[in-house]
Amino acid sequence: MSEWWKNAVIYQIYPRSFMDSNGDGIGDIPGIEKKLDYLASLGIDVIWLSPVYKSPNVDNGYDISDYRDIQDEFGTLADMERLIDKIHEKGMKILMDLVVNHTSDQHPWFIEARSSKDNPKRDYYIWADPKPDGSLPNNWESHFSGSVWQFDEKTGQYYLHIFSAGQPDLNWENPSVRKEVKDIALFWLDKGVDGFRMDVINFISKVPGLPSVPGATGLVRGNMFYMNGPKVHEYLHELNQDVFSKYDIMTVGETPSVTPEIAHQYVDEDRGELSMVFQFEHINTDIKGTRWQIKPWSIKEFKGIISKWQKAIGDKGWNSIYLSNHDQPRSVSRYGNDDKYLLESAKMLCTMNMTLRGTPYVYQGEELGMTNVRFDDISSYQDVESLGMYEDYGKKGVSVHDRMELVYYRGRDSARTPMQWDSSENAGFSHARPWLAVNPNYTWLNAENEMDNPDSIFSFYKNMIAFRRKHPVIIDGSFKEYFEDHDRLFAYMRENDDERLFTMLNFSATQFTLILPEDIDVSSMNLEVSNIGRKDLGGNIITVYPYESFVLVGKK
Ligand code: TEU
Ligand code: CA
Repeated sequence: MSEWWKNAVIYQIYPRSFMDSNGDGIGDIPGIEKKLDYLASLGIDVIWLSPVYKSPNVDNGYDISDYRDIQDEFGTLADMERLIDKIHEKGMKILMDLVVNHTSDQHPWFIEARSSKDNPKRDYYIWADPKPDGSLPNNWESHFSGSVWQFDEKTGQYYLHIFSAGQPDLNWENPSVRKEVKDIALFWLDKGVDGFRMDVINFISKVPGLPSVPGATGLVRGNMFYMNGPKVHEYLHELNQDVFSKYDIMTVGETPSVTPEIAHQYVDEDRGELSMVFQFEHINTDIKGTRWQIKPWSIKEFKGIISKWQKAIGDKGWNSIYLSNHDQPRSVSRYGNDDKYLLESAKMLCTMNMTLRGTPYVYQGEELGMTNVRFDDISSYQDVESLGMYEDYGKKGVSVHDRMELVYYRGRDSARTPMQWDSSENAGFSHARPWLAVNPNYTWLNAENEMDNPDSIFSFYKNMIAFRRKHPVIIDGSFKEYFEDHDRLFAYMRENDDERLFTMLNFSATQFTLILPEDIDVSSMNLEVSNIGRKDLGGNIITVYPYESFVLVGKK
C-alpha cells in the first residue's frame, strides 16, 4: 500500500463557514466546488471536510441522523458526488469525517432503540437503570456540561452521551454496530473518497460497568473509563482488516489524551489500525483540566512536547502536525501575536508546521492569518459547548465578564466565523446574513488582498508548501533539537543522507542575540526561507527579531 499521505498537506474545511453559494447565509457543497481553484493554487493535496451528512445540527453536523445522505443546507448527494469528482480532477484527494462514537438522537437507530426496552436496536446504545435511590448511574460529566446521562421517560432508563444529549454514544460491544460502521465506510469508499478523519475514535470502548470516578464530589470527567478503553485496538484493527486495508486510503483518528506510547498502538505499521492520530498534548498546554480551566502556556513546555513527539513518532508510525481546527482558537491569536506581529507570527507558525516530520494540516483561514473574534454579547455565539459553559458557570456564580473572557480565549466559534474571501459585505462569504457573524477585520484581512501580494501570509503558505515538496528531508529526515533550554526559541535540524535543514523559530516579541553552534555552518548553508525578508544571516552571530523564523538548507 502506498503511503501517499506522508507527502501530503491537508486542508480542513468547515463547510458551514467556507462558502455560501445560494444566499442562505450557510456555507455549502457547491460553494466548496467554487473555491477548488483557490485550494489548488495554495498547493494543498487533500481536503478534509468536517461532517456534511444529515444532521439536526445540535453540534453542527457532529450529530448525524443519516450517514448516507447530505444535510439539506449543504446540498444533495449528487452535489457531493460531483465535488468528489471535481476534487479528483484537480489532482487532490478528499477525506470524510466519520463520526461514529455517537449518532444523533434523531438517527432512526436511536428512535427505534428508545421505543422499547426489547427493541432490536436497543443494544445499539448504552443504557443504564437509575441507582436504587433514584440517582444517576455514575458521576461522569459530559464534555458539553451536565451529566453524561439523559433519562428516557418512556423506558425508565438513562442513555449515555459523552457529548450533548443529542449525541447518544453507540455501543461498540455490539457486533451489529461495528458492522453498520463498516458499511458506512464502504458506502463512502465506493464513492471514491480517499480516507477518513475519525471523530473521538479513542472513546469507542468503555470500561465495563461504567464505574464512577472515585473520590469525586459532583460531576467530573470520566476520561479514564472511556478514553483508550480496553477494546479500542481490537475494534480499530477489525475495521482496518475488514475495510481500510482493502483501499489505498488514509485514516486520521482524533484522539484526545494520548501520549506517544499510546499513539504508537494506534499508528504503528504493524498494528494495522490507523495512519496517524491527532494528539492533544501540545494543544492543551494552556488548560488545567477541562478546556475552560485556563492557565498561561509556556513556550518551553509547548516546544518540549512537540520535540518529544518528533523524536518518538516517525521512524515507526506517523505524526499529524496541526495548530488549529474547528474546535480550537485561531493559531495566530493563541501561539503568535494577532496584533502588531500578525504577519510575522503567522508566517513563523507556518514555518514550523511545514518543516516538522509528519503530515501538516491547515485549517481554513489559517493560511490568511484569520484571528479570534470578540463579539460583545453571548447571543452572537452559536457553539453548543460555549453556550453550555456560559449557562453552567453562570449557575456557579461566575460573572458575565469572566465567562465572556473564556469564550473569547477558548470558545470554538472563533474558528468558525465565515471564511474571509474579500472586503465586500459579509466578507464575500454570502449575500445573506451569515449563520455566525463575520470577524470585523475582514475589511482588510481577506483572501483577495492576500492572493496577489507576494508578502502576504497566503503567499508564504503557498511558498512553504512548495518548499516542503522540494525537500524530501522534511518527510524522511531525522529530528534534532537545539537550544532546548531557551525559553523563547524553538530550533531544530532535519537531516537525511542528502540534506540538512535547520529551522529557527522565535515564539516571542522579544529581540535577542543568538550564536549559532559550530555544526551549523552558515557559509555552506543557504538561507532559503525567511519570514522577515532576510537575504542572508551574515555570520553565526545574529540578531533575532520578534517572531522571526528562517530555514537554512545545506548538502550533506
Ligand atoms: O471533538 C472532541 C473533543 O475532544 C474536543 O476537541 C471537543 O471540541 C471538546 O471541546 C472537548 O472539550 C470532536 C469534534 O471535533 C467536535 O467538533 C465535536 O463537537 C465532538 O467531537 C463531538 O463529536
Ligand atoms: Ca448556502
